[in-house]
Formats: sequence, structure tokens, C-alpha cells
Amino acid sequence: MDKLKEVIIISDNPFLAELFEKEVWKLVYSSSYNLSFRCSPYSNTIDFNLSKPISKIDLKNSEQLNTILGSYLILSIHCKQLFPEKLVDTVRCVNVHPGYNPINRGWYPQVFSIIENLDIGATIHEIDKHLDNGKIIVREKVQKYEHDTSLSLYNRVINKEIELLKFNIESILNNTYQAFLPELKGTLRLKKDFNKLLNIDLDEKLTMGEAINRLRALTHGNYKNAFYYNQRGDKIYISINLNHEKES
Ligand code: 0FX
Repeated sequence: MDKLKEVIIISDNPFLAELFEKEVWKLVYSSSYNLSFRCSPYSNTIDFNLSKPISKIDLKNSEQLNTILGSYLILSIHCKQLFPEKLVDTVRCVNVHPGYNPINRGWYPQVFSIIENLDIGATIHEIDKHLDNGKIIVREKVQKYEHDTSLSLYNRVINKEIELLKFNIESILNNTYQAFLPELKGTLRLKKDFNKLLNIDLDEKLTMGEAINRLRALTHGNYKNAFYYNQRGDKIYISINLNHEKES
């Protein structure tokens, strides 16, 4: 009997890891593969409700890295660690990114897409040594509306990620896709770029439209994102509530 091919999912997003197992992996003729899950050292393994236990892996630790160098495929589903060159040069590594590459590379793409009025979508791509930069396997845009907040747009993007995974999982496993290089270098946003947006300068001059967009982009469920300080020095968090009524 042929040896099972090792497929490793590395994820720091319990919701997506679970959706992958429940909705995507069930479509695969899985008896050829041994599927296992890893998360980063700072994730909490008990947050992952999977059929098998998940273990932690520190990709900066060479002993731990060696344990996965013989795998057949590594799929990053929102893994927050950078993949080291040794890993991407040895194993085929594929990333599921909540942005449309190369327009929305990096962190929290929907936030920047709202503020800068950029297209947005989801991308599955091969991983190279740069962040969200490798050859694109498949990508698709999603609709963005004037009444979206970060959360509503994010939900549309992650639904698209799962849809793309469902349609492409066989070709990803069989390595039968035609990947292509991104047309441009694009813009890479980091967590620190997001953090810079949070402290609202009450004296900044913006149009109302720009101010609403900034607040929509920083409104994501219960997250305490945008804030300012009042005259007493208290920190005041702000989010925005939009109710969309269709023109009848
Ligand atoms: O897992 P993920 O959805 O994605 C992030 C990056 O955006 C992505 O480019 C990277 N490949 C992946 C490994 O990590 O991130 P999250 O679950 O931490 O956050 C989801 C959304 O929640 C984010 O897009 C914006 C929002 N959020 C998150 C935090 C932590 C906030 O609005 N405020 C926050 O403080």
C-alpha cells in the first residue's frame, strides 16, 4: 500500500480551521492523505474544536521545523507566523489570504479596502519568502458596499475563502493548478499600520464621508478599535452603527 501523504494545516483562526475540516476536507477522497493541524505557540489549542487534537509549532525553532519538512503539503489558513525560507524551499506551502492579491497584501485587508476604496476579495496562493507575494492559484473579488463595516465585509471575504477552497481543494492537493505571478508588487499592510489608525486625532480635518469611512473600517463587532482621549484623559472608544434601507 502507498504511504499516506502528510497534509498539514497551520492555522491561528479556530473558526476557519473548523470550517475547513467540516466543509472542505469532507469533499476530499481523504484515504490518500494524513491530515493534521498545528497552530502557533501563542494560540490556544483548546479554542480549536476539531476531530483530532491540534498541536503547537514554532516555525522559528529549527527542531520543530524539521518535524514538518518531509510533509507533502502545508496549507496556511490564517497562520500568523512567517514561513521560513527553508520551509518554503522544501515543501509546497499554500496560503489562504483574506484579501485580493496583490491589491490587499498583509493584515486586515478589508480595513484598508474601506478607507482607501480598494477592491477586495480572497486569494489562495503559493507561499514564497515574502508576505502574501507568491504565485496565485486562484483569487476572486467580493462586493463592497457603502454600508459595510469591517465585520460585514470580513464575513463576505471569509465565505469567499471557503468557497475557493471547496472548488480548488482537489487541484491544490494534486498540484494540478496553473499558478501565475501577481501582476504588481501591490501594497503590503502590517499590524502596525492598523494600530496607527486607532488613535483618532480630534483636530484632523476630514470630510464627513472620510470620517464615516474611517469609523466603518474600524468597526468590527465588539473589538475596541478607534479611540480618543477626552479632556480629563479618559479613553473613549468609538464605533459606528449603520442601518441600510433600500430605496423602494
Ligand atoms: O485570522 P485573521 O482573519 O487574519 C489575519 C490577517 O488579516 C491576515 O492577513 C493573515 N494572513 C492572518 C494570519 O491574520 O485575523 P484575526 O482573527 O486576528 O482578526 C480578524 C478581523 O478582526 C480582522 O480582519 C480585523 C478584526 N480585528 C481583529 C483584532 C485582533 C479588529 O478589528 N481589532 C482587533 O484588535
